[in-house]
Amino acid sequence: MTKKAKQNEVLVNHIYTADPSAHVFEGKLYIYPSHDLDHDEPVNDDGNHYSMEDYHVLSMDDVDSPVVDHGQVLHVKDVPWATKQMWAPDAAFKNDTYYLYFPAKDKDGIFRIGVATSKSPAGPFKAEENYIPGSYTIDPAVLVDEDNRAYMYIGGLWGGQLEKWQTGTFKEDAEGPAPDQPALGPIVAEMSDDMLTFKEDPQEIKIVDEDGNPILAGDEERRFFEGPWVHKYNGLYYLSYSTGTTHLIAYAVSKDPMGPFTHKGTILTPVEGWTTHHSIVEFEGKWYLFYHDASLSGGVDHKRSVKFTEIKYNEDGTIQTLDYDKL
Ligand code: FUB
Repeated sequence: MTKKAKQNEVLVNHIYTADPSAHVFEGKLYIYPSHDLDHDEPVNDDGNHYSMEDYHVLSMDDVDSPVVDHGQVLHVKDVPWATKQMWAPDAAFKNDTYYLYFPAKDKDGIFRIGVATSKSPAGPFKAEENYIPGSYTIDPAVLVDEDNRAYMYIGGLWGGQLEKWQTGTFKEDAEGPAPDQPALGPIVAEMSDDMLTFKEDPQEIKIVDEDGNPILAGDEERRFFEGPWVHKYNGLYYLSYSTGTTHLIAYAVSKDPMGPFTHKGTILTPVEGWTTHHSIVEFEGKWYLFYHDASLSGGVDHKRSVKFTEIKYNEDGTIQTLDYDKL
């Protein structure tokens, strides 16, 4: 099924899609989204209504060409360790192999990060027997740097279980820091050369303000909530993420892929629907933000649709804020 791509319009309308991770592979734009289900299950803060079961891959030759849905590329029933909730994925290319990274709940109800491989960016992908050892929480984003080292960024509060790992083990009842304490940052781990395991224990990223002070948990306009993404622009690393309760895509900058990152501003104001989730990619000399909203479903939070729009940098490297209501 094909529909021509147009900025700020839904990419596809025959299925609900969310959490887009966009990459340029083999000269085309490939988008790895979540596949939202069209159901009416009850809604809760743990996000159980995000009960996705599989992934599709989308691609387009250009920003105004037809969008191709390559169909189902991985289903939860084909992932030996996973039981449910196939949330926001990402993909990477290295070792002549395409890697699909995805969060799902294991048999104990704990979110882990899995990996599946293919020789084609369009899949289908074959899952590894087990999840990545030492992985936890949600929303993997993988940066393969110019020196070929690769880093995975993960993390999500509330339903994404990040608070539950503050001691290094899973504590079901753990809550996040008090409002006047430093917020929890996303987690980063360098990947092993085979891209299937972590080279080292995952570590927390610090996000600080312009004075070097940690962003506090009560600073909901700036603190990390979920959906980390890292891209590189003019030699600097840009960490962008959702602020969750305030529904912004915020960003912070560092000279080091492991941080600390200094908060710089907002990339996108709140979209229609509770969640906001994005990726940033350079394609043919322009930079694009892939994002989602709930416009196609008339505002149902868990029935979302992927869109994209161009972003612009200022001369000092800051990103111009996009007002969703004017897109
Ligand atoms: O799609 C399920 C979850 O919603 C994602 O993992 C979060 O980033 C949010 O978009």
